[in-house]
Amino acid sequence: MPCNEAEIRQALTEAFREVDKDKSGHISASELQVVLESYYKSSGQKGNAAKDAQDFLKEVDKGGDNQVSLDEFINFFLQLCKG
Ligand SMILES: [Ca+2]
Repeated sequence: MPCNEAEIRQALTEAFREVDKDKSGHISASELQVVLESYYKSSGQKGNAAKDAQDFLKEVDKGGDNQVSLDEFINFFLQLCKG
């Protein structure tokens, strides 16, 4: 996967704003769960949205506040793309 940091940052910032429904600047487990539920529905994939939201949070939330900040969100995907 090509790793254009500027492009990734822009795409993720837009995605983050979509997911952060209450515009708190953080993505909570319930906001994440809503997204996963609609993703599983539309893609026909089977998944436990509540559990997957928790697992994702655990992975991405470095601050331990059980929410994902924009920085944490971007850093997580940048790490994936950099391997
Ligand atoms: Ca929020």
